[in-house]
Amino acid sequence: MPKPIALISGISGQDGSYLAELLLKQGYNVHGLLMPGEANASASALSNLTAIRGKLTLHEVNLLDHEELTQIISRVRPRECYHLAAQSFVSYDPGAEFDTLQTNIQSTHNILAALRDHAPQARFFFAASSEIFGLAPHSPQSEVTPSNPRSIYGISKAAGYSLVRYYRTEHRLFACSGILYNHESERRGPSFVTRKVTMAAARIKLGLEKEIRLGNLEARRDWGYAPDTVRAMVLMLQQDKPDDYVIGTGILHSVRDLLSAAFGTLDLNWEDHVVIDPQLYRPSEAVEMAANPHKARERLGWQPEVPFEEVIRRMVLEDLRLLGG
Ligand code: GDR
Repeated sequence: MPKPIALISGISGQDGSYLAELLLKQGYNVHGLLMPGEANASASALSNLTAIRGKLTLHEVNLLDHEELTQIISRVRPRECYHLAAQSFVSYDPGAEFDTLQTNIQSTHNILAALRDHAPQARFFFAASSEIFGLAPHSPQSEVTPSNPRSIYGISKAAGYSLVRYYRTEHRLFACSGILYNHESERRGPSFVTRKVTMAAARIKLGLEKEIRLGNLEARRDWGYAPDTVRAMVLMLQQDKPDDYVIGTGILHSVRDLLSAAFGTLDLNWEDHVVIDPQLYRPSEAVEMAANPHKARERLGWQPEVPFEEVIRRMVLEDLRLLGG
């Protein structure tokens, strides 16, 4: 029997690389989409794939180019397609908004249309986000919570989520969205607050820095572990019917808790090192973003395995290691 083929957009990112590892373990032939020029860019661009690169088939493509994307999809004919590529940092920079909105919506639309036309049997996963809830009327949020985004990024993800439903109902694609809450790991990018804090704790421990500048310490998030999150994506595509699922732990922690977990791992007192920078506050922010993962637990049998404190501890230890400490 030939191996089933999975295609992953955003394969070089945190989630894409963990997902590729999981699918390889499950016996898939894994193809990945990279941005033009990414394959030959600096080694660090593909560092998440170092251990598995020889087992992957990588394609460079501009996801905004419908023609080019269609050619790849009709050649690869994936059985499963995971669309993770997106501008994922929640930016409030007015200069970035046109790009974020256009890139995120158009790439999702292009992939869905190409699958409908050239691989209609394929199963499709879309990484939606808790940012689609924005100013939610209640917490925790579930699949029935209305979407009410408060950032351009959230609007782009809400549009993607609607496109997935549209292709599922009107074009009969097996298309699912995971409404993903924050999920972190040793591969998290440095602009996200968890990695910013764990890197700073490691640098401070080694005497390379003295302080870290942060915004709102009271902001609370539902922080999970990325390898747990990608497990849910695969389970969604293995069900009998396509559907949408909220994926998160249901447990909130504040940036203060994050500081305490990270600095505590290294026996440091975070209060001696944190400087509040009002510039880093976000203009409008939903404070209570917690998942109600009941449906994923019941239908997918999914539950998170690595608790918050352990996620942060692993990140801090990895950052120490990277610094040679
Ligand atoms: P988020 O993640 O916007 O929730 O998006 P991020 O780590 O950037 O922010 C988490 C919270 O920390 C507060 N905060 C700071 N954040 C950053 N980045 N830098 C700071 O200095 C700082 N100080 C306080 C923020 O105000 C915020 O409340 C992530 C991404 O993965 C998205 O792609 C995904 O869709 C959502 O999670 C769910």
